[in-house]
Amino acid sequence: MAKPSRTLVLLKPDALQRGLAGTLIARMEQRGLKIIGMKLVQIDRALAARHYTAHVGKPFYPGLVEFITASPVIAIALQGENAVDAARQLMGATDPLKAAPGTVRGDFGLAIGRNLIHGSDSPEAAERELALYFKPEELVDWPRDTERWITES
Ligand code: DAT
Ligand code: MG
Repeated sequence: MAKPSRTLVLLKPDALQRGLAGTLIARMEQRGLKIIGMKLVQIDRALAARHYTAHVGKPFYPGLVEFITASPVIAIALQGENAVDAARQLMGATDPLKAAPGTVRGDFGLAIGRNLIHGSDSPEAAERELALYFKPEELVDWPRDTERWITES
């Protein structure tokens, strides 16, 4: 049985502008991932630089910052067995044209710079990124009554 882990998902500005936030949140709920935090955030350039620190200096970085700061995102903290991997799988490959059908990017995206959703790529990244968006007390480890019907723990 895998240890419960946490991950950060962002519904990016294109998801909100296109009215897809509810649809994308529903996919996470349907998968069985538990929401332990959620908020609307207007990312500024400083937060964008901290979030995307690994990409500073890459050719696409200026456009990425313009995009992620253009209008609000919804930051979501998820918890569950293999939450990092499950969220990444649900998102699909970075380039929507390479993302499998059935994934968020494969079903709703066309362009790599408009790929709708972010998910942490490792448990270590998840803890670093969660701290950018949430105070510890904003993450609620609530008991879910359906847990035994979703996981074997
Ligand atoms: P992911 O979001 O799948 O973790 P990443 O961390 O490699 O992908 O890149 C972060 C974001 O930067 C990605 O969601 C979209 C943008 N991006 C990555 N590679 C790009 C590229 N070659 N051209 C344009 N945008 C790119
Ligand atoms: Mg990434």
